[in-house]
Amino acid sequence: MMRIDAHPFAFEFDRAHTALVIIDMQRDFIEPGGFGESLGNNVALLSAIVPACQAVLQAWRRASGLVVHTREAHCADLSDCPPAKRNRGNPTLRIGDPGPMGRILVAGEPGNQIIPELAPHPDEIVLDKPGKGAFYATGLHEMLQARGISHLIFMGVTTEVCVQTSMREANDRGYDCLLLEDCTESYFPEFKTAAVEMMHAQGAIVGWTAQSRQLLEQPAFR
Ligand code: TIU
Repeated sequence: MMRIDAHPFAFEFDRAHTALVIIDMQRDFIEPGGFGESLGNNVALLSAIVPACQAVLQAWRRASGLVVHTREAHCADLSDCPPAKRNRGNPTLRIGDPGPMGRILVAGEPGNQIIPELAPHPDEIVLDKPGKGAFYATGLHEMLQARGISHLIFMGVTTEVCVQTSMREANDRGYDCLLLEDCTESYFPEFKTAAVEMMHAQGAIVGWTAQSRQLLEQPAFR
């Protein structure tokens, strides 16, 4: 068993029953010209977490842990994109529209790929999800159950949207979840702070949070 001195108390897990879940580290959110920017966001903030995410991913791979990468992605015919999602607000480009990195938030387009720094290995799970949560319409729960996974360690973007939604979905399905604070980011720093606090409040009502160095300090990851 490993033990991290997390918030609000220790997070205990063993590598064999734990998956690293990397939420939506895609060009669509992190680079200019994608979905994130089309919503009016300054995407520059998000790339700051890439080195910390890389360090954790490399350590987790060395320890032969299960890795799950998610992508927010829709089919080319948008049959899995509810009109309410596509039509909401006043984006400069809507989901499915052609942008500088291909069609916005559409599977297979250049902008929809995971950034090269965190590119998946062939033996890792890559999951396209039509919603904000990783468990909605994906079969993720069944994949994790089949592999005996009970604990999840989360990284990715954005903290209060896809990361928080996925962690809440996981919590309701019985997983113990740890969020690595320096490996997640939001377009709104104050939303990141609030999301981190609300997840570990009330005795870890959604889960635990910690710094990535606390994971990397474990003897198994050195
Ligand atoms: N807009 C925003 O902050 N996020 C999303 O739309 N998706 C994810 O968080 N991946």
